[in-house]
Amino acid sequence: MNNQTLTQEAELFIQQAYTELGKSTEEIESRLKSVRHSIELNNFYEHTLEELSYGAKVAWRNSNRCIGRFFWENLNVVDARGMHTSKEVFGCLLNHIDKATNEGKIQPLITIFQPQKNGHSPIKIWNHQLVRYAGYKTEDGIIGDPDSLQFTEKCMELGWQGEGTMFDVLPLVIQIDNGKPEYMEIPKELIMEVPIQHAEYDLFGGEEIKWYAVPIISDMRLEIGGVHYTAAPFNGWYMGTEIGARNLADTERYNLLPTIAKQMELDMKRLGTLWKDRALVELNSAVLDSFKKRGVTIVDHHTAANQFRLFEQKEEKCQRQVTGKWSWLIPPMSPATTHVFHRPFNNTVKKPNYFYQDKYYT
Ligand code: HEM
Ligand code: NRG
Repeated sequence: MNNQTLTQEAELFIQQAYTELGKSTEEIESRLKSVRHSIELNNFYEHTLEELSYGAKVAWRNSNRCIGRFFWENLNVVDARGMHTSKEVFGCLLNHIDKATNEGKIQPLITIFQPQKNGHSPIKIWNHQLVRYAGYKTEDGIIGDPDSLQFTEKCMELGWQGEGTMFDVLPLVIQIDNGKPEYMEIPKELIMEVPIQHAEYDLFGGEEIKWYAVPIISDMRLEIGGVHYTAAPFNGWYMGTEIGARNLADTERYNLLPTIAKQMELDMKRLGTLWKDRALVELNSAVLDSFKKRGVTIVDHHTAANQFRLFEQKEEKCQRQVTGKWSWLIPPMSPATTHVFHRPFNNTVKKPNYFYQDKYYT
């Protein structure tokens, strides 16, 4: 990014943020002056803690694919811009997992590392999520999460070895200043997992099926006022369908519906018996019950949709247009039972926001 674009983006952000934060025109002008000066001198400016924190929250508010945005003001922000060594970064990531998990009472949290400067990313996190299960290609098919095949292979090239179960937690992989990527196993006691159990059926035929408590996305780029935070892992809590209607159900993932239907003794001879739908409902009910029983925060898709409606109303009150991506906002189960299905959304991408970035491995 050249200085002109950086200055433009910075000015837009400072104007918007400072206005929303109720600051005076004098404060805005003085901050703009110092930002312009810094960019001229160093091709860069540094966000104040307040700007960083507000930017991360507004980026969540602007996340068009997220149904959880009602809580955007409750994001906890850790400023990790002072971290340099791999040891320091690993330490912050472990702290993030611990603090976000909070013994099951999950806290929305983001840890923000140094941003890109002059196109160089000093800190790279290779993981898609901080906690995720490995996937292995074997002669008898895939074991574990098929979505992790490529990253698992990379970890093994670096010297990591998993146990080979369906639920091996992958190590953290980070790269400092284009050096050799380093990996670190996450201590078991930091990883909260929930065994999925149904009150009436033995859904999985005795096999232990579980999922981790906290989804911590670690491969997106947070952009605030022209500054690119390429390492900024964030989390909220799960909506049940993410696990029950996708991760455990997709044929390209754990593909558990056939097993469940057999266990439930459903008639699978014809698709028209709706055995997949029946199995899906019981799996999703088991996910929600199991998290609840363990005291781990989770939200069902009906409640999440209602909370999203409150977000829409709050935004309207503040005279801001809600943007959204319909195809992502509708839940993957019974979408038409939620109001989200029945209205259109404007998918304009506002900034600050979280963006996809290229993977660091091929
Ligand atoms: C996407 C729910 C918190 C940013 C999503 C999705 C769901 C969801 C269901 C769609 C995921 C998918 O289909 O794979 C929630 C809930 C939260 C929460 C229940 C509880 C508090 C957050 C937080 C942030 C965030 C804290 C950022 C600070 C995003 C983004 C996406 C997303 C950027 C798009 C991800 C992608 O494209 O892969 N959220 N979310 N969400 N959420 Fe949230
Ligand atoms: N579907 C993914 C996670 C995507 C983000 N979902 C959230 N985000 N709930 C999965 O692992 O199933 N969040 O920040 O809470």
